[in-house]
Amino acid sequence: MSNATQNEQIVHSVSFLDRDSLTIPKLRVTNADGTVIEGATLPKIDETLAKRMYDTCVFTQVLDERMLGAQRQGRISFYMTCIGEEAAIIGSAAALDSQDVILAQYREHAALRFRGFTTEQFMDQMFSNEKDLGKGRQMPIHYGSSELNYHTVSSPLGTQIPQATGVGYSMKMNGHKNVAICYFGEGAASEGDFHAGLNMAATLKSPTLFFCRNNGYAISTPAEEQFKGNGIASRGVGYGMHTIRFDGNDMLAVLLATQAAREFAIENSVPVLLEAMTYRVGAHSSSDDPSGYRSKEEENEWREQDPVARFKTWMLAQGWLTEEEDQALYTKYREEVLAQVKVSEKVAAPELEELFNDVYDEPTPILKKQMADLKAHIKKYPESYPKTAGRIK
Ligand SMILES: Cc1ncc(C[n+]2csc(CCOP(=O)(O)OP(=O)(O)O)c2C)c(N)n1
Ligand SMILES: [Mg+2]
Repeated sequence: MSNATQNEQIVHSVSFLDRDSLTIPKLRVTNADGTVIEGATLPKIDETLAKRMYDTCVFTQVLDERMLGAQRQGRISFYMTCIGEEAAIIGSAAALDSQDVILAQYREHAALRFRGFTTEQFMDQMFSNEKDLGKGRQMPIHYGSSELNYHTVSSPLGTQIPQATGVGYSMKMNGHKNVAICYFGEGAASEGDFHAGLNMAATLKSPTLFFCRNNGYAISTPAEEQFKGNGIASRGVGYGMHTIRFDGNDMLAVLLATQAAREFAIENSVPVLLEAMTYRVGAHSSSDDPSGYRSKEEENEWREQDPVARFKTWMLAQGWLTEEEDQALYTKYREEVLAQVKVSEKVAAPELEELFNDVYDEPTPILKKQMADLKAHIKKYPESYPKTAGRIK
């Protein structure tokens, strides 16, 4: 049909659609206490995968706790935690193939860890030292790894959304049986890039998973002030995409939904929208204080629905984890993270020239002049440029 309508019904009196016209199912596999709901479909999961997922949960919790502390001590300039959203991120990362490409927003470091990013690589990025893969050019937490198929995080919201459409499309063109996965917050879904990216993906049939972490807030703006639709899932349907909503604090539901979405996207060469219903338990970032815009009661309510504790109960019930092993994991990672902080903060800063490299294959004459001017300036006023200025050859 030329005007692309489907499922039309001719009526003879006024009949509006509203946000309640669409009832969206929400997938849940485990109860809040970690027990499996009777009759629920289980995801594909074995002991090895489950242990890797739990290991990533513990590492992430330790990293978040220690690095927020390091920021408070003035050792790094900025930090963002993913407390409360571990299941949404790790459950989805665990459903992917290592050749699937991840385009993250910024709160998905657990997915990078799941892929194998080392403690040293995390720390070198946060301390912007010369071993940082990003050569010290980015704020802490803007990770990237081409080896692990993880695009570098961009600060401007929504950047990765149309890019993911392109990455997915290129996989299809090259005949790869893989997907791109694009993580974004419900706040970022207000950006124009979201609409452009999703519409392009739907019309061009790009095998991309658009994974929304609906955690209730965009810094201080609650979701109900950000948009009036039925979450983000309703928009997927609007773009003609297969869409699935699930309990984002339920590790098994996230895994099941993402496995199914991935299979569907590859088999049919189409995008899928996923909406994980979760909550940002921590502050937006180390620069934010949520006490100004939400209550402690609300936070505590969600703190009690900790997704890691829920998954742990299930792991214990499977016999794939003991309390002693759990304690040992936390101890191991606390020591490892602390030791790595001490090493990475002492590694030299990148050479100043790195600021100018990689923009073009060969620096242009203007860039070369700017570099020479900057070096001369720093040499003239060395006391104004402590070690953060980068080394000059
Ligand atoms: C284009 C743009 N506008 C505003 C900002 C400032 N900003 C950074 S994060 C953020 C909130 C994003 O919320 P959401 O997408 O829900 O992700 P969450 O932080 O909840 O994980 C805002 C407004 C930005 N980085 N880029
Ligand atoms: Mg949000």
